[in-house]
Amino acid sequence: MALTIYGIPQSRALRVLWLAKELGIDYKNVPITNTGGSREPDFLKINPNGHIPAIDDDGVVLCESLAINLYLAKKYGGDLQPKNIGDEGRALQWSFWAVTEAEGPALTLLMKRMNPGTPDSEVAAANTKLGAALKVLDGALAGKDYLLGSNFSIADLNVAGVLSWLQMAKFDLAPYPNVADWLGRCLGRPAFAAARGGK
Ligand SMILES: N[C@@H](CCC(=O)N[C@@H](CS)C(=O)NCC(=O)O)C(=O)O
Repeated sequence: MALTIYGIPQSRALRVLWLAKELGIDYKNVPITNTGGSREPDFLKINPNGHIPAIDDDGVVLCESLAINLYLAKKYGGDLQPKNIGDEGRALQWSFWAVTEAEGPALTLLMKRMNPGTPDSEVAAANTKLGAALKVLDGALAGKDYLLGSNFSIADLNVAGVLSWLQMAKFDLAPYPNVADWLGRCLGRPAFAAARGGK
């Protein structure tokens, strides 16, 4: 089999598994976990950083979930791949935006849900940073169904993959109605459920 995806769906590997389901490509999933295998010598040969996800696509070995997705979309992407160089730039922009503006605070809020001992000051700072980011995303989505226009693309999958943590954190998206609608559309896709269910 050409493509191996390392990492369980209950991790950032979900983003890559979701894309593989969207693309309908054949892959093997090696269920490495944070505590089960990510620091073992065999896996460190794949990703010396000791993090999941990673992939081996016929000898192309990559880490970093959103970079993996941009690569897979470009190689196998079909309808998910941006249609022109401008949209390719926008897909890169939104992917980097998701990691730099949204992922950190979203993770803090998810952890707070699982571990109520998170200090109030950290939660407040996360809410402020995330609120500012979501306001920007809400503006960008005004009048369109998806980030690059009318079709679901790799830009949506990468950003929604990160923001899926907000759903798990039961974050109130009511002040950001365009984001709420768009995230519902993205996470309502059958491929997301299939990837999450490990099917
Ligand atoms: N920026 C990386 C982060 C990867 C990451 O931190 N993954 C976590 C699981 S979601 C992990 O491997 N943790 C185990 C560890 O750091 O030892 C990506 O997006 O792929």
